[in-house]
Amino acid sequence: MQKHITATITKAWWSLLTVGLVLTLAACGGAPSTTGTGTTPTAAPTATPTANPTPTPTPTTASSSGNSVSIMNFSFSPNSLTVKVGTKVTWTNHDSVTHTVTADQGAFNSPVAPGSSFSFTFTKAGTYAYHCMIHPSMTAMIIVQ
Ligand SMILES: [Cu+2]
Repeated sequence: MQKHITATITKAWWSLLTVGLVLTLAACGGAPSTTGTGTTPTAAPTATPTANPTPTPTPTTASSSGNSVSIMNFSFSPNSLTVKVGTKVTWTNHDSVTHTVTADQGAFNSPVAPGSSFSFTFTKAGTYAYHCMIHPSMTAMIIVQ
């Protein structure tokens, strides 16, 4: 009698172990094999994503989203400015010489004396490349969206 109970307990333990093993296997992606226990082991959704989606916003080099451009050390800063339609952009000359803000396609053209500024409101979307007529190496652009 004592022996029989021990055997039953042992059997029960083995059943538990088997179920545990099946569950472990199922969790690891193996096919769940029902070993006569009647209950189908529900595989825990432990699927590991193969690729980690890393949302890295690509920084657009040398561009800004403000509405002002500084003319300093014979260059426009930022070199590329992105604005919305209807934005008034202001150029301020921080150099000790006069520069011009001249659109390549003629949308705007104005001399900017030292210490003063020039403003232009962009009413149409597009890319406006501009330069300084006095110093042709000074080039920049305004992107209107
Ligand atoms: Cu200039």
